[in-house]
Amino acid sequence: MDFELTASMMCADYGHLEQEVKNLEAGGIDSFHIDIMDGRYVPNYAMSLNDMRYIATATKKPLDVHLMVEHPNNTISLFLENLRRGDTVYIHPEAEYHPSTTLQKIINAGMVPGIAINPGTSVETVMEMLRIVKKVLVMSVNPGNAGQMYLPYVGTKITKLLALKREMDFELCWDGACSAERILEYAPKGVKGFVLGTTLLFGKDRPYGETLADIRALKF
Ligand code: S6P
Ligand code: MG
Repeated sequence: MDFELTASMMCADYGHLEQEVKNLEAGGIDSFHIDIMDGRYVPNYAMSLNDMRYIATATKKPLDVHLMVEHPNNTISLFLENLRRGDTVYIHPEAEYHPSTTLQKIINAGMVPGIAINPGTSVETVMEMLRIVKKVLVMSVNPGNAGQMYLPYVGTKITKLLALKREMDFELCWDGACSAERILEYAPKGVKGFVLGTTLLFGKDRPYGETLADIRALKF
């Protein structure tokens, strides 16, 4: 089964961040998910620019940068100038007056453009952007915190997006409360990426490599 696993670094142990990056790499993680928050668009701070910069220097794996900030257009160049070609940047369309202008900046800088869709946002409101982006991050929890409950009504939206992804040429990724059951159900349907946080990967007192190997060995 062809799917990618990305580690939600806001859930990592910040006292040993370098070791966390090494352990995740050694365990076979595909990329690092960086949750940038501004305390306005979401009621939390989690990670910021310097955290992202540090992880970018600590690994050669791709970064998956999830901007949960108001008006990302104002500060996006700070992020783009610290990323590499092929890294992904997601914005929340509701957080910007002209989201396609911001997406164009991501494209011009050589990064992969993405949008993150909140549980309460319908596909219809982002339809035009689906033709511009290469990745769509479906939030199955409200953005801002790890360790929240899965919101099952998001499943209907994923089904809609799966039906559109070939025609509009984007990949679908899952963010929030990602469990083995969700991967078992949605990877075969065509969801390509899964963000792993506290539900499956972090705080388990278990080597990351074992957990990641178990996920890759799931019987579909
Ligand atoms: C939430 C953020 C996510 C979480 C991740 C945590 O605002 O965008 O990336 O960090 O979903 O995973 P879990 O399994 O703790 O919900
Ligand atoms: Mg995220």
